[in-house]
Amino acid sequence: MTTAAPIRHDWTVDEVAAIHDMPFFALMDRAREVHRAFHDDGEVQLCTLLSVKTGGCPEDCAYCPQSSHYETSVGPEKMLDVRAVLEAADRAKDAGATRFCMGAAWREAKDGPAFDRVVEMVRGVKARGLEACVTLGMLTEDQAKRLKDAGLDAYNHNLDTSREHYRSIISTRTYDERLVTLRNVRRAGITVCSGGIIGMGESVRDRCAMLVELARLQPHPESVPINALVRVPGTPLESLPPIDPVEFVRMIAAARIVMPRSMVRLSAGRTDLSREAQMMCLYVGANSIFYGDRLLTTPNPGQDEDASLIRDAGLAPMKPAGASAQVDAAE
Ligand code: SAM
Ligand code: DTB
Ligand code: SF4
Repeated sequence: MTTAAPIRHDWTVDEVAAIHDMPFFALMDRAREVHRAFHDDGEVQLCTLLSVKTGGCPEDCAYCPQSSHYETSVGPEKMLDVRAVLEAADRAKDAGATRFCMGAAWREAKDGPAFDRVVEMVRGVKARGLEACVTLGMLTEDQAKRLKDAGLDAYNHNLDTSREHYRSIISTRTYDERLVTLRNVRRAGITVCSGGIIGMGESVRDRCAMLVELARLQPHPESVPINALVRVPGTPLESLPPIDPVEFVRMIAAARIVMPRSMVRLSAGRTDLSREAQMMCLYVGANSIFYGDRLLTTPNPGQDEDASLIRDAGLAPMKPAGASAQVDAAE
């Protein structure tokens, strides 16, 4: 009998750790069962990322090449203009992406011409029939409402790690400030995209504690990106060892079980994963990948490579919402 897992907001770290540490095949079985009960297991959503304002960020996030606190190959750049962004959105759509995510290296969004420009970008992306997501740092409720009025679907703002480990990764803002922005986003009626990074020297309990925090949000974040640290030279975390791919699969599986309805996104770090490991992530519950040869500032697998990954896994790229059966038949 398949029992549809109830949606829970009161997971404990012990419970999630027990799931995470289950015998590997039992974990895969359980995650797959939840995945199939809540999602179409034959498709994968393709999302394309674009950095619309790169580098020069005043925050000191230890993983980030865009922080002005560290000497990396990424320097401050001017903000892109709306036309360049919409051309990139057109290319992403032509390549098969259904979600377009724009990032700015800001501590917080500030009212003024730069924010107005982001609002225009969102309007343009929506006019192209794509899902629109932005990640701009901290956001007020008024700013969230303006983005919502422009048609924004989702706001990405990651908790990144556990409350305890957060302190050793970022000193320029608090975990609670992160949660306030997520509340502002939710109040404006925008869906929440929030997840984190593994491989930053945290323990398995820290990873599980992050999942507990995410699952405490009511409703659960609609979207949960799971990133593996991209170890960028010049950042304080550059010399950490790479994660074991099996750990990545375990984390995706645990996220799938704890937040059954959420879109779990296999995000940064795929260039270090074999095809087999990526297929396992898709098997245990990942619903999407970033598509295109760049994340924000670091490399991502090429489109050809990903097209064959998807094909060889027997999956199909998710169709745009509202694509009619007639359109399908005409293809
Ligand atoms: N400045 C905004 C913020 O921090 O919310 C938006 C952009 S920031 C680059 C978006 C997310 O990218 C971060 O929260 C982090 O989870 C992820 N990220 C940044 N650098 C990364 C890295 N080197 N490896 C993996 N994920 C990374
Ligand atoms: C997320 O969780 N991962 C994406 C997206 N949200 C914005 C960003 C990954 C960035 C990796 C480092 C870089 O390319 O700069
Ligand atoms: Fe700035 Fe975001 Fe990078 Fe932190 S993660 S340094 S807030 S761009």
